[in-house]
Amino acid sequence: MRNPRAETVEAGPHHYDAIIVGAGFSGLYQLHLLRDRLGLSVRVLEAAEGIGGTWYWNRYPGARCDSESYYYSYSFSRELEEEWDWTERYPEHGEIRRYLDHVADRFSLRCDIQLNTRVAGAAYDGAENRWTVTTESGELFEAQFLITAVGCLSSANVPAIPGLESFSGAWYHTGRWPHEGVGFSGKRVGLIGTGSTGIQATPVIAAEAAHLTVFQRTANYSVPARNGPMDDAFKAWVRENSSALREKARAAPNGHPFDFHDRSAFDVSPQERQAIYETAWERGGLRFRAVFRDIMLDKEANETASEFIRAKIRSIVEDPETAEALTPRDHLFATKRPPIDTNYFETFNRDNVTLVDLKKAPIEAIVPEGVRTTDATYPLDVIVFATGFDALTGPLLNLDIRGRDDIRLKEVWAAGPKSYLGLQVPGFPNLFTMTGPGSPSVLTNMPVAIEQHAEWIADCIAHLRERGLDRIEAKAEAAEFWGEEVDRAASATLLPMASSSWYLGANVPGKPRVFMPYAGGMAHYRGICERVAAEGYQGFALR
Ligand code: N01
Repeated sequence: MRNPRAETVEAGPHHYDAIIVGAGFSGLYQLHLLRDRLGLSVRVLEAAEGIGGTWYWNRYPGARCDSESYYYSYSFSRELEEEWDWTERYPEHGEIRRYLDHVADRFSLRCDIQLNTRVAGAAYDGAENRWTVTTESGELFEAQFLITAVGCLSSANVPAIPGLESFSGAWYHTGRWPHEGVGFSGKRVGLIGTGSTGIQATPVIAAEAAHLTVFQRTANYSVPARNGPMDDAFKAWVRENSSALREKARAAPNGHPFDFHDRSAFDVSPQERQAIYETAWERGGLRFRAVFRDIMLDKEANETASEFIRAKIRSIVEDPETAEALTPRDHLFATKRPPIDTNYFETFNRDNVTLVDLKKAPIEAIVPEGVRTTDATYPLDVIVFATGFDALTGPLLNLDIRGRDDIRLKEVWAAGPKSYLGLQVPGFPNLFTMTGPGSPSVLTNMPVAIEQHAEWIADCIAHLRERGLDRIEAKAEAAEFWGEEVDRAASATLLPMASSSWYLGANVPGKPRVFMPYAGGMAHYRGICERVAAEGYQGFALR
């Protein structure tokens, strides 16, 4: 049954086969599969006024995708691929929203998406084998299956700095950017945070503001993006090679259609290595780390890449003291999510930009006139928080999910997330967590991870229906085993070494320090999921 009047709050409960929470990349494709392939009645509940998920909210200056446009897109429809033209190497946020709007229209998805509907709670009734979903406006929905498609980076992290409420200017978090934009002209702007977001926003804000002060807690590596228009020859090449590129992305460890070279950083001479890094730097983008197979596996190999980037920073930034402050020394390249940029380090050569090294003088408070560190007060008109997200677990825990016997996900995950394959949590039957903690998600090109999850979930529900089964639940021992696998996979890489990484939950005070995404590679993970399904959903209880 479909709710014919989404804008009207009805008493309910409204009954569906499946409820999907979120209308971004994940929710749209999951809706398409469940409704159009399986014939299920489905309702998508979306808190925002529009579709797009991450790309609905992240409209900050400079926001664009770090994956390249021709593969940061769905692969499930050849026609969709052929009719859509990307304009730039890295799509800007507005272009991705237009793409997702087009997808929603093309596959007639909108009629089953209810916007402006924030989920306040979801509870499983074991006797009825049903999920009841409650919205903030008091609507009730019931469904056999509940699928969270809430994204990994959708719960904004605004740090609890004392005095924020006293600030006399305006402040914004990049992940909740006003649709009408923010004017910086003539303003003194302070930007806190130098992750991928801060690094994208810095040059754009600096170009407009009277003055920009960047507050940096951890210096970061960044490689030039080398963005530019997609020319006709490249578009034609992508079209001609589309199937091969998609196949390559599916087979790759990180869902990107480029090769990880098989050579070690030490298989070549120092001169050759330097030349390889130079070429990769000129080419730009996330594939920089793919030039040697051991950059993410071996400290010494990584150090060659890290040192190359440090030398670049020194060569770009004219003031030696600023260059030194911008040079990362407390973690290795790409052990935190590596940003790519357009003129980030160059921006610190501008007269209207100041870097404040919070390692030397931490922020003490926000005061009416600006930001106060332990050694100065910086007068500001606007503060931009580029301080990231309560990643992976935050968006799920915000839903207040209660499973069998009223157990709360918050309690089950008090010491860190545990799931089987990142897809299901014991005690929560018929709940699927798309790109949840324990899946490759943020370590990959997201659309590849999303399509794999959506298809696996659809196949699983089809399997249940074909056999007259109506319940699937991860077994506790399977989740235990998978937790060990997630740890083991991370420990085989250098990723857990970056102690301030959001992969570990380290950016949110009080959050358990657990390496959350599965680092064993997307293709390997896909193989595991396929095997589990082929063997009758091993590790799950079906009935
Ligand atoms: O967030 P982050 P982000 N005082 O957590 C600092 C994806 N993404 O929004 O490192 C002062 O990486 C914090 O310092 P530290 C991508 O996966 C994708 O930039 O914790 N500073 C850090 O510098 C990315 O990784 C794209 O010491 C504080 C920064 O804020 C993820 O989103 C573009 C602070 C936060 O960095 C998150 O990126 C952008 C405090 N109290 C993002 N608290 C595309 O592909 C935090 N910080 C387009």
